[in-house]
Order: sequence, then structure tokens, then C-alpha cells
Amino acid sequence: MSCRHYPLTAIAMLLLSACGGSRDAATVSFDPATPPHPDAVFFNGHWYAAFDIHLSWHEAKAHCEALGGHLATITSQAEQDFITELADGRYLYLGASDEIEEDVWVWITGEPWDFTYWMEGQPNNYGGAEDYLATYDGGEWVDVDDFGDSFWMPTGFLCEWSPGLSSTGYQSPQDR
Ligand SMILES: [Ca+2]
Ligand SMILES: [Ca+2]
Repeated sequence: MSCRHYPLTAIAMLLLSACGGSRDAATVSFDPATPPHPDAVFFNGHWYAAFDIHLSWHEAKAHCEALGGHLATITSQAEQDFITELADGRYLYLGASDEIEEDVWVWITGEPWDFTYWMEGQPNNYGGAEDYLATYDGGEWVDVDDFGDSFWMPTGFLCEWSPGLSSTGYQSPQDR
């Protein structure tokens, strides 16, 4: 069955459960020639867009997935440099967490965790609940909580669209 021929109606939620984790891949095919969002910019085979919307990390993850992408993952210095420029000093959630096992950071797309760009002194799990990754004002990474707090408050998030990658298979402990 194809999910793409159905209009978004009251049966959408039924279809989402019927189509399960493949809904993004099934409904949005990656095309390097077609921006998946009006604000999307292309770099090295991937599309990216920054959203200045203050959501929780879990809400931001769902937002990117609904657009057929995933919270951005940074797996090389070149990608980091691109995102530093795109973020332009903004404080934005990225697609990594250690909520499953403290101090074991994973990209929610399943990409290998072998590049890091932590700010000095981070990750520090301040207050005991900083399980989510964000890029701070100079592009360096910080761990923050699910919605930020009075000081560490991401103002938005970065979505990425990658051929063959999705975050819908990532299972948050909060979803169980
Ligand atoms: Ca990436
Ligand atoms: Ca921190």
C-alpha cells in the first residue's frame, strides 16, 4: 500500500499508525534538485533549514520528521562549518541525545558518533537532565534539557534532509 495517495483528512492518524515509522520516507522522496522546504539550503548532498520556533527537543524532532527530514546531525568538520554559518549565532537543537544512556550520545539517525564539537566544559548534564544537543552562539555544542531553562534556552532547531536517513526509528524513552 502506498501512503502518498491519501488526502490529509480525519483518517490521517489511522494512516500514520498503519504506515508506522516509514511515513517520512514513504511520503517525501529526497530530491537534490527540489528544496523540501522554502527555507532549505543545499550542502554536500543534504538539505538544511533553521526554524526560529521554540519547541521542546522532542517536539522539534517530530516537526522535522513531519517535514520528511530529521533534526540535523553533524558528522564532519565541513558539515559543522556549514551549520555554524547557517545557524549564524542562533541557539538551535540538533539531532542527538544521551537520554537512553547517560553519557552515551547517539545521533537519532543512527549515524556513527565519531565527530564532536563540544564547547569547553560541555557536556556537563547540568541539573541532571541535560540530555539533548544544541549548537550555541559560536557553533559549539552544548547539552541542554528538553525545553531549555532560563539560561540555556534554545530558540529553535535545525532540520536536515538526507538521502536514505530518517530519525523515525529512534525510540525515545519518553515514547515508551
Ligand atoms: Ca548530517
Ligand atoms: Ca550543559
